[in-house]
Amino acid sequence: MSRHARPFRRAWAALLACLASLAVCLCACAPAAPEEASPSPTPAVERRYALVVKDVTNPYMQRMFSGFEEACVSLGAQALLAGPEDISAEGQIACIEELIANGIDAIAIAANDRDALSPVLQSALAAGVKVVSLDSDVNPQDRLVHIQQASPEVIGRVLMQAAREMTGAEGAFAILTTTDSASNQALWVEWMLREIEENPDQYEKMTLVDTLYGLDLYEPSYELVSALVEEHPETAIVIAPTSVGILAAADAIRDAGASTLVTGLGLPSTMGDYIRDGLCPWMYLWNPIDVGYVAACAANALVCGEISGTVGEVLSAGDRGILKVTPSADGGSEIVVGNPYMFDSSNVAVWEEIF
Ligand code: RAM
Repeated sequence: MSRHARPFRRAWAALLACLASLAVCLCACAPAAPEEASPSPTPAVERRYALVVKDVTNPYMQRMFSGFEEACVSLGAQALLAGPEDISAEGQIACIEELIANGIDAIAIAANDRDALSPVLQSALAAGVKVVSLDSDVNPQDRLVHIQQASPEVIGRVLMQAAREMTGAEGAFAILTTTDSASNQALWVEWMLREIEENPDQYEKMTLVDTLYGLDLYEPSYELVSALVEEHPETAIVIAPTSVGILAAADAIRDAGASTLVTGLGLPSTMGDYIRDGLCPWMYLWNPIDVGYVAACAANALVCGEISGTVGEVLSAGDRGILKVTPSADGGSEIVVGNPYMFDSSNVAVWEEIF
């Protein structure tokens, strides 16, 4: 996880940011050598890269865009934010059609539904647009590479192990996810359940009461968890691998006065108080700004022909490092940005100012 933005290191951060810009510029497209000096040079055509998010109102997606934009500025490219105001595939399809029509150079997409998006992404690729996915992947044939925040297996197992530890390995638990068509969520939930299946002795006293689909929206998530703690007050913990859902779950539990705990994937900036008061003893995430930053670097490297997204290549991602293109579980290729990071009362204050 990038630590360059820690508030107590602002002076150094400013210096490092300048150095980072220089470093990133090294991976910008090399300009063609001028054939001869011209009195009225044709202005260079600006490269334009779009981040298509799941939902533009989601604060996690907004953090990803800030990293995407930061890299685009360093690379001399224009960053565009696109996406629906709900988590529909239809909204994303309409955005992508418009981007293709307007001649976008690259699209980085966090998919709401990989299968529904397939035809429009095929059109994008056929039109010469460089397509990468991030956060929630698209099908391997519909992208050149996926930017993977952290290993899905590690995320799923770590969340289940945290819930076991917080509850003393005993009691009812619920999962609050978003939709079953969001590939990242589906995979994380699958790994949580595999963690239980593969370690039956460790989870024999834990029972799954329900899996709730809160659509990655605050209100539906809040309503579902309110109803859950009313119907099943014995629920010891809710595991929410969604930054919108974990906050809604914590608010619902606090408002109901229930003793249920919460863990999952959350933004320190919205969960700090719940971590300090113990309702959420700890949670996990990676740096979403870094994920957006790396996606923009990958888009640029594809546009400039520096990589093609093939396993074995390396991506130069400025101060985020040199990252390898590796095989992904779905048969395509991916670039893994890092590991999930644990936030508890000892460190959340530092991170809540950053994301
Ligand atoms: C949600 C989204 C996103 C996920 C984060 C942790 O806002 O579902 O896809 O990566 O939370």
